[in-house]
Order: sequence, then structure tokens, then C-alpha cells
Amino acid sequence: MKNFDLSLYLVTDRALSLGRPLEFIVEEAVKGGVTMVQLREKDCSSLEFYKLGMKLKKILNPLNIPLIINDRLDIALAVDADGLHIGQSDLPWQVARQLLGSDKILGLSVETQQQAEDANHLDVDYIGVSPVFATPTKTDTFQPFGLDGLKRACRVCKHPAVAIGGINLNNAASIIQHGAEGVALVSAISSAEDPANAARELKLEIQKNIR
Ligand code: TZP
Ligand code: MG
Repeated sequence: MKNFDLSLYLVTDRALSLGRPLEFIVEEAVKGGVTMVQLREKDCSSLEFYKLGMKLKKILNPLNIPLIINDRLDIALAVDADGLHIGQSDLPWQVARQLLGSDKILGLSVETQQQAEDANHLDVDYIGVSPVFATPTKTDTFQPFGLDGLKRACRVCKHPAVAIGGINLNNAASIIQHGAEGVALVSAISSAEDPANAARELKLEIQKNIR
């Protein structure tokens, strides 16, 4: 049985970790209560990606916190991660699903309302509504959904949704109030002076608003 909790989902980016090692960020984020971690590193060799994946797996596996790999199916398989997150221009979801197997978590980013609706026909486990707000962390995005767009996407799609893009302590509650099961964040945790405390505060804010 696949068991995962999207409520506080850390997406990594070493470039935004203020020079601190990724393991530190993840260990601190876990102390603060993150419920999922996605290893998402651009400009990373396969060897480096693999090694990071193994390091994070060692931290997360004993705590039953799913490790999801962004984009790289080969790395997800090599480290026996809990799942894979793909975007609209990554491998086709059918290929990912077939090679991952039915017991792994498969997440898909949707960038339009149509894609949110189309995801109903796909064997994925959750959608990432991307981006909900504009963010300097990723600028090559589609038009942000905004809160009303997020609400609509969550309504039309049967899969649980996690929102990403520009989410922080000030707007996390509104994300949950508009139908998402969780928030996915990069900078609000990775660039925080105290990532454990940042995660802890976000967690409280989310728990207050979860149905
Ligand atoms: N996909 C859509 S927005 C985004 C990704 C990976 C970056 C989100 O970063 P932040 O710092 O939480 O706004
Ligand atoms: Mg991708």
C-alpha cells in the first residue's frame, strides 16, 4: 500500500542552501517535520546525483519519509527511491510507471487547467500544481495558477495535489484552504537561516488548516 503525506514537501536545490550541505538541510527539515523530500538538482552529474540520492535515502528511509527523485528515472531505480516526479516534458508517464512499478509513487507537474483535468486519465499518484505563484527560484514557468486557479485545478483533478512556487509561511495556509493537500517548497526551507525552525513553523500553519 502506498502511503504518503504531501503536506510539507521539501524540494531540494543546493544552489539555494546558502553553502550548507544538502544533508544538513534535509536533516534539519526532517527535524521540523517535512513529510516528503524530492531530490531535484540541476547541473549535476549522474554520479553526483546518485551519491546524493544514496545519502538522502540513508537519512529518510529509517524515518519512513518518502524520497522522490526529480526527472531521473535511472537514478530513482538505482537508489531504489520511493518515487519519481516528472514534468510535462520529461519521460512519458506510462514509461515511468512501467519501469518504476505500481508500488512506487509517481508525481506529475501540471502547468495548465487542461493538464490538471487530463491527469485524471493517468496512473499517477499526485499532481504538482506548478507554479501557484511566480518565484525567482524557477522563472521558465507557465503563467502562475494563483489561488483561484489552484482551487479549480484541485476540483477538476481526482488526484491529490501539492502546490509549488513562491510558497512561504505567509501564504501556506491559503494553499491548504484552496484545496491542496500540501505545499512543496524550495527556498522557504533551504534558504532559511534555521531550516528546522522554518519547517516547524510551516508545519504548524498547515496543520491548523488541514481538513
Ligand atoms: N517548479 C515550479 S516552481 C518551482 C519548481 C521547482 C520552484 C519553487 O521554489 P520556491 O523557492 O519554493 O518558490
Ligand atoms: Mg522535470
